[in-house]
Amino acid sequence: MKHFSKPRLSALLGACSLIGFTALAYAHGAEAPSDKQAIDHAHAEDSAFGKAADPKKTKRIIRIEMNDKLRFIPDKITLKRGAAVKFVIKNTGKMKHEFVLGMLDELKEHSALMKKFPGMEHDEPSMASVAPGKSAEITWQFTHAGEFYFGCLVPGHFEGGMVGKIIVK
Ligand SMILES: [Cu+2]
Repeated sequence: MKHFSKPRLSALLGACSLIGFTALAYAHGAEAPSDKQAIDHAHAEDSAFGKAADPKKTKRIIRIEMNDKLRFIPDKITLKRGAAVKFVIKNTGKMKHEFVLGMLDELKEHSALMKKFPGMEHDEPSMASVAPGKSAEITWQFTHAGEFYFGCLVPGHFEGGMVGKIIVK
């Protein structure tokens, strides 16, 4: 039995602040590296809540709306263990929203961190930051049974109830 939560959390926060610093470092004229690095799906790292899946091999689509009432629609999804899904996430609001997959305690910690560093950007296969009127896709395989969550980490939104649940049986 592996224990993911602690190392995963620090890895997550590490990735976050690192991205923050990278953004800062590139703020003065230098060209930033390409936005999304290619993900090696065959070797995607398994986490407590699953792993990135190949968008080309994933047929099942789940559409999720994010709105300015700080809600995800739908906010409850039930899947079978092993299911790979492509989330097509549309921001129908006028403000930026985020879709961040993870464990509830991680999302809570992360959300608290976002209040301290509101400018932080996220660029991980399990996260998408979506501008008003835009859409993003996340392709994910749920390799473990359990209760997982997706939340918006724009400061105040998670606390405002912008969180959804995924039950994997
Ligand atoms: Cu939001």
